[in-house]
Amino acid sequence: MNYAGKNTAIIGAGKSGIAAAALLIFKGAKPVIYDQNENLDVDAVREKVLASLKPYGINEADIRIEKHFPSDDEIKQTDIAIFSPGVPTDTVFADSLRNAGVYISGEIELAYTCAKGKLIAITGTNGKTTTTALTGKICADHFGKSYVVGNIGDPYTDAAAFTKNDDVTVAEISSFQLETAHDFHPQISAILNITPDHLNRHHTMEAYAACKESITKNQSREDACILNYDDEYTRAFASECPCRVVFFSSKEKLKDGYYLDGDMICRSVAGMSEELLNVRDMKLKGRHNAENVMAAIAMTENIGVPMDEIINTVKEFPAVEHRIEYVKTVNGVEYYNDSKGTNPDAAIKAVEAMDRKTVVIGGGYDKQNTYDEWIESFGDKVKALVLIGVTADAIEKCAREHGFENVIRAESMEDAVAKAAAEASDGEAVLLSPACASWDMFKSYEERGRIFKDAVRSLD
Ligand code: UMA
Repeated sequence: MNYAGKNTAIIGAGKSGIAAAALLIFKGAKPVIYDQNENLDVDAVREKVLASLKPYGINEADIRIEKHFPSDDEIKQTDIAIFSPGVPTDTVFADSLRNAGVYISGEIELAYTCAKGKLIAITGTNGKTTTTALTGKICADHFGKSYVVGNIGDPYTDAAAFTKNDDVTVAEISSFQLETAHDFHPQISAILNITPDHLNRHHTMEAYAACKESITKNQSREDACILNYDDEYTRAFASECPCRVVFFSSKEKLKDGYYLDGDMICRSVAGMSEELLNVRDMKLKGRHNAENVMAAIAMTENIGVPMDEIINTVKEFPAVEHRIEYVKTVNGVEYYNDSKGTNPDAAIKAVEAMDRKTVVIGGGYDKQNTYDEWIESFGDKVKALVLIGVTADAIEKCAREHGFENVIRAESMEDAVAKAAAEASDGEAVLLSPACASWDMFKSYEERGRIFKDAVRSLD
């Protein structure tokens, strides 16, 4: 796609919009940034775009920023709309763009069309960030460098124009980002798992799964897709997948693929098995992390990294911040930050990873998920549930319906930490794993996690 001279509307002035604006200015397009936040700090956004332009060698630019979405008249002036992932595409506004013949694209698609080299793209409900970071590290260790971009936090548009033919880019891709992808074509993709999440945006599980599966839509026989054999959606998708499928499983010994046998990660080719790595030798803990590691091994082996190098990097790779991250022990109680547990399935994995009695801090922004399975996963391990946020009422009701009575309400994260500390005894744990997004009380799950860690560090 040639962006030069094109009137582009950037929809959303967050990280994606700012990075997209800089890339478009570099490409000679005429972007206007639109955002519905009436309190948007326009000067701060302009400064950020100027800072993003510096790596391109551009020190000055006229940047128009509007605190509304394009009006009908502005739509008539627009050739291309670049949606930020947080902006839905099934709205009256998006329809008016379509009806006016505007090409609706997204930040990831824009980046892809300006990028070079090999692309590994990872999606799934949970485990994306750890798997992306690990895959990026394995590639960096072998190839000398890699670009690690996308939903993980560093927009793909910041990196795209700098990639060269022999570079490898590893992208964490959310379902939101896939909604506006057209030509996006990774050589290697992974769908780690598909469990209920973001149903307020995608409405049905079928629509959500189809969106995740669309990561493969431009892949061909020469490409590979890594799929989870244990997940009903990804396993069923294998027969429709347009490229070569590589499975991993933490439950079954596969004849072809990667699997967990006790503590051992193994690889099997046509029924011939080989032991690769003992999970006890890894810093990443838990069955879910063994799955992430198997996916990363599969992806990097398929892009040409020798197995001994892959295993060396895997062994040394530490847990990622906000994912069952150990914070501190206070009065014999271990505190863990799993602020990235933004849906029930992720929160279940965190509960499963705990090896002692645990007080859970949960609740947050309402994505219209159900909490039954999360509460059921508590068993005898979770002794109290401290709730914050918009979903507190719904979660408390669900917990009591399942016979879990020790529910405590808190007003703030600091209050929640204090109340959890009062409940937990020597030898037990406190786990922030909210099962909900953060956006009701915090800017992001990162901010929520840091506030939790600050509160824990100020306990005596
Ligand atoms: N906005 C509107 N109208 C809307 C929605 C948003 O005007 O209807 C504006 C907001 O006022 C704000 C801007 O759009 O100024 C925010 O855009 P955004 O929500 O797309 O956020 P970005 O800052 O661009 O960050 C996005 C991803 N955010 C989301 O998908 C919600 C980041 O993923 C990602 O790291 C970043 O791009 C870089 O690629 C975060 C996330 O929470 C981590 N992702 C979800 C998840 O992991 O569950 C999908």
